[in-house]
Amino acid sequence: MVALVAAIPMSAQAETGYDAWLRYAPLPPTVLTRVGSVPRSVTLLGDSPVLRSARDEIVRGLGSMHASTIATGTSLPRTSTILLGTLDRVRPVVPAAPAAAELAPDGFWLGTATARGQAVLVVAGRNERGVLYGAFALLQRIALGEDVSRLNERQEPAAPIRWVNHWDNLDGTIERGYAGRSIFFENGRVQEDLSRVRDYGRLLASVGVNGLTVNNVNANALVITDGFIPQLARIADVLRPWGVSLSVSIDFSSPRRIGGLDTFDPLDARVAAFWKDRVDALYRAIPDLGGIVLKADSEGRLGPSAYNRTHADAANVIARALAPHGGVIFYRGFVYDNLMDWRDPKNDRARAAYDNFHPLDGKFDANAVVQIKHGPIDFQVREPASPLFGALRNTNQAIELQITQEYLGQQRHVCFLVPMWKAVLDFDMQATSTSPGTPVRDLVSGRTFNRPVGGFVGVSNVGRDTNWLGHDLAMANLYGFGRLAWNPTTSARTIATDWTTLTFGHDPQVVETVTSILLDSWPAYERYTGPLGAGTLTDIIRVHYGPGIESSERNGWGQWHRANGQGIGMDRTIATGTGFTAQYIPLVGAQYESTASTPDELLLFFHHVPYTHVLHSGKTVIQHIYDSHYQGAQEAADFVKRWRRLDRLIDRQRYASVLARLEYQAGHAVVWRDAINNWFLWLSDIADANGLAGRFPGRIEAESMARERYANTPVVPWETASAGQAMTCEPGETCSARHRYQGPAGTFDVAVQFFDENDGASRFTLFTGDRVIESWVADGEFGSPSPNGHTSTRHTVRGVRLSPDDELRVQVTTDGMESGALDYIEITASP
Ligand code: GCV
Repeated sequence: MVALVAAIPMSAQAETGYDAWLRYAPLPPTVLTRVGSVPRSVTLLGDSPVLRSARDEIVRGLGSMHASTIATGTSLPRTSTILLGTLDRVRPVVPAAPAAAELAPDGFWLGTATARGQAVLVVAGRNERGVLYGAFALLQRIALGEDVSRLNERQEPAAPIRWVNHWDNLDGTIERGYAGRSIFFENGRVQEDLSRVRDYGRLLASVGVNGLTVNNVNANALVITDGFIPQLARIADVLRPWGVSLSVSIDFSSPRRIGGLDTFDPLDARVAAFWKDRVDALYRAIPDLGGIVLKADSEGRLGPSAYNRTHADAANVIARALAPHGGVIFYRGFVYDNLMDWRDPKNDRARAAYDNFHPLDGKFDANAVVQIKHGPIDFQVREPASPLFGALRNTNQAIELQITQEYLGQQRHVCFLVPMWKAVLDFDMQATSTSPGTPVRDLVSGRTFNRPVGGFVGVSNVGRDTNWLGHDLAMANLYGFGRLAWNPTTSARTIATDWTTLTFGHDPQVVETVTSILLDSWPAYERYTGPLGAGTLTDIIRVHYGPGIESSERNGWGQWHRANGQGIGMDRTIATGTGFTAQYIPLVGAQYESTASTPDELLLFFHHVPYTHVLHSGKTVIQHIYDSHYQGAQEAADFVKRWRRLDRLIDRQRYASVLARLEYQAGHAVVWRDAINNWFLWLSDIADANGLAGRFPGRIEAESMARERYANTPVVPWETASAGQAMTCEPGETCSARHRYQGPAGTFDVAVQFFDENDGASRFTLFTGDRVIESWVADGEFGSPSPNGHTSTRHTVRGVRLSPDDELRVQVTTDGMESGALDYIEITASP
């Protein structure tokens, strides 16, 4: 049977970013020539929701890229066709196809062959998911302009676990989400309209992600009640056609909270019965549930320590309930004591994961997985690989990577994370003496120690923003996570180039520019935030966004950098420090034990050194801190220039929205630069040899301007405002600050540095004399109602003509409780 199906047209919203890398834009003729001839019909052997997704995707993708109609059928036609099916079904028709057993689950074969005298392009999977992944792979090749006229290629995933986690709360908020509210929940319920979830499942499937944990690891116990499970089942139903299985995060104290028991002791038989009952109920509603994720004994979450039981006891009581259903429990390795005594120089949060889990190696059931954050602290801009990866030989493990940019610019800054993840995945833990080494990627996939299950988990936190992650360029991280989970040896450049081409098209200038911005972005972010392994130097207590250098000191959270008047860094050596280096295999630990063999980028993670310590680069630590902040901020400014050259080569909407974010980033990079450099100038009392740090020609402090109704306010922490002060305005007032220009006549850029608090949307206006030059509204949401490093924002008015004696005036009309705070203006020659 052959039916003609019209190609589904590209979404009317195609360039809002909603379609992400699955735009299937019509291909230019030169690209079509490279691709070669592709059959215009699809033949599907077999039938199931996943197989139909594969077929429909080819109809949609091919039809759109080739601007043609694609026929579908269920038996071989008399013309060439794309043949889709599992290997078991395909092989009798195409004997050249590999046997199913030759491929790992979810693997696929793409081949060109002859079947019953007709040329066929075969997409055959080891299982149904494999067919779907093969269909996406074929479409991606075509979209990238690769020749598909001769194919014989097997692909299989590096690991069975390729999951995303979501930190969504049932009320619709997302912990560490930066792109709007939850696509899953609202007001304590699963949303009625799950079309966003369906489309998200498609995006995940396109990069081989096969599991999704839907709720926050700081879990609400209600999620596994009889009232809620049917709602979860609706989400599972929507994801199922994309081969994505649902899983849930649970509260370990649930037996007491919702089970009517007076205990949650994992060794109590009643508790075991509770978990069996709940898990059985979940599987009755969701037969293909992936499993359960558990955060226990961490950041206030209750856990087995309440009963003096181990993490293995806790994991196993749930693992045993899951085992008959084939489910898996992910027990989070992110366990540490946030009430630690900071005065004890031997205390060290970095030690916690290993200290907690290494002694339990071999005590976890076969369907339990320890989920380990990539570094020993918490998603900082630079951390060494967690030593726990090398220490679990008889326990399954998975690596947790964070796609949502919690400490890395919260999707207001571009920061392509694939190179950072690869630095960890490629790191050789030397866990065995065998050659060619044991990179983290092989440890987590289970390959090194032959573990039955393991892999990759990405904390995604997409939201209701149309483009999913808020920043169009941030989607490269979601895409990159999937690509690496499938094949962690793929290079960062390949991933960046492929993503750019799929997302923005084939123009070589666009591909080269966007790829290079992506690849340069993590190093730039590291330079203007926290270089040399000192941590991100952000406010670690609350928002995790702008500079807040001292927030990590003198409290139990343990992200200490230990900077004082003489030096900086955490001494984690065996000889004189916390002994953390002993958690690595001796060969690896030895490298970190001495400053001579520690790479510069991790020096302050492992050592406390004087500011005058000379790096391998030949610079002193303090000069490196100053220089790198200037370099990083300059690089952020250059991203804007590079992006501007793409004007008219990219659709208006995405061009403008990325430009706005890059401009904001460039301004905020200056906030970072100045906060950190001023703080270290003050603390070290060592001048910048280049004379840049602490000197700001062209800057006019608001407190030195003539003012109406604006009042002086000290800013906390002081280093996040120029000269430590800002001018604030009372709610409901209009305030202004004036400056009489005395320089030469010319055209200038006037940067207005103000504080965009989250408790109002005040209007700022820049005047020369009585003439309005520009007006804008401070309506950003930077997580704070105060003037500080999160809210400090730069608005640059370009091309302002000024003559001596002209008056520049900044006026604010406040809104809500916002203070309309002004820091300074800065006048620089227009380029
Ligand atoms: C979901 C960090 C984040 C928390 C997060 C926690 C975790 O501490 O700031 O928001 O909680 O990690 O991974 O459990």
